[in-house]
Amino acid sequence: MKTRAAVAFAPGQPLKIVELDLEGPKKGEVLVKITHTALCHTDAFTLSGDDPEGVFPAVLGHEGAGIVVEVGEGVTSVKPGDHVIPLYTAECGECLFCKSGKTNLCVAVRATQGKGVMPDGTTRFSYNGEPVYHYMGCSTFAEHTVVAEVSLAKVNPEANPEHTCLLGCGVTTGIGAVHNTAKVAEGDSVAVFGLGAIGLAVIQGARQAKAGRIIAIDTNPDKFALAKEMGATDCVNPKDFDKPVQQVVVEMTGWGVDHSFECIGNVEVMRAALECAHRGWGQSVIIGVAGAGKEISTRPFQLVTGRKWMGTAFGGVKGRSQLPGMVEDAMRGDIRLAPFVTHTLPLDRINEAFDLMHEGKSIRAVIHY
Ligand code: NAD
Ligand code: AHE
Ligand code: ZN
Repeated sequence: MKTRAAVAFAPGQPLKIVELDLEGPKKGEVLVKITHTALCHTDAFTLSGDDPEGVFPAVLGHEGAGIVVEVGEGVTSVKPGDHVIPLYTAECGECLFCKSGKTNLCVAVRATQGKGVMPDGTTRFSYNGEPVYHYMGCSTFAEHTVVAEVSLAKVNPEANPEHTCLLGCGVTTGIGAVHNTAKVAEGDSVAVFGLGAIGLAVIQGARQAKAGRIIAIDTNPDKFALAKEMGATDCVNPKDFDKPVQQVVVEMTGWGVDHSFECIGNVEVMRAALECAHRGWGQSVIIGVAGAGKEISTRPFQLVTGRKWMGTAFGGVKGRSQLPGMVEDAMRGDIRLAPFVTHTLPLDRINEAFDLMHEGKSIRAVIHY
């Protein structure tokens, strides 16, 4: 079939809206009509050329919602008409990682996913007879996409996909990082670096966990109003101080915070986040994705004196078993999604959505088909 898609033909170039050829689903695969997709900073990161796994041309996008159109041989967990959220962290339930009960990092399709191909090593998308690569196992910047069955969460069809698409990455990652990775407890203090969708979702999760002080940090003060509305108790702009931001946070709290979260992808800020964690027990969670070649550093003394450095992918959430419940939470209002959607645009204006992100004007721009 033909499908309309926003294609990343080369790094650093705007996406082009073209008609692609799309092959039907093979064994264990599912054809999905995407109804909505948001842009995550990771899409911009890969488009920039900084992603070691970035391959071009590709259909980017990994924060979507859609409806199953057709299933391939052997697919039993979804059927045409089901409402689904594509997962960049699959859940097969059978691999070493799924069976461990210790992680959400399923490896069933991860190796081929990282190369931009389906599990059989080929692409379903093509343009003028040449392959166009998949992205993060999702490729939601296409009106129709093919994904592995293990990469689909089946969700309540009554849910609003303009909002629930955000559970495909950003909001789930932030909330999951609080509950699954950091395990924030009532009264704990929290510092959040970066107030995009991920950081704001961390704040929302911290509020759910009944955290005490929630310190929201961003170099763009336009982000503070929504951070406060989500539950931040203090807002800090590092540019307002002539000392390192970690020192500012330590001075605000006495000994540092119980939990800090880096939601930017900046290795210097990752260091600051670690170093503002409480002596003896503070922990810092890396969520941001740093560019190729970047490395983190700190004085080992920071860890010797009891701080823990951690990281999280998709907030530790197991997509097929846990995302349906998070959609229900959103429908009940226990997860608030509407405030994240600052813009809605049709697919042919997707490059404007990237501009809004880079200008710091959007939290999430949702593309509709
Ligand atoms: P975003 O661009 O919407 O938000 C980033 C925020 O950081 C902005 O508000 C920006 O003003 C702020 N910022 C930039 N530099 C700063 C600095 N030096 N100090 C303080 N604030 C600064 O991005 P997003 O979509 O919220 O994603 C955030 C990061 O999380 C990205 O790196 C993304 O790739 C990553 N991410 C990781 C996962 C995961 O599973 N680990 C999932 C989703 C996104
Ligand atoms: N491809 C990059 C790493 C990118 C990365 O860290 N991705 C996060 C999700 S970002 C979602 O917006 C992640 O979950 N990583 C774990 C995984 O299995 O992909 C690189 O450095 O090669
Ligand atoms: Zn993302």
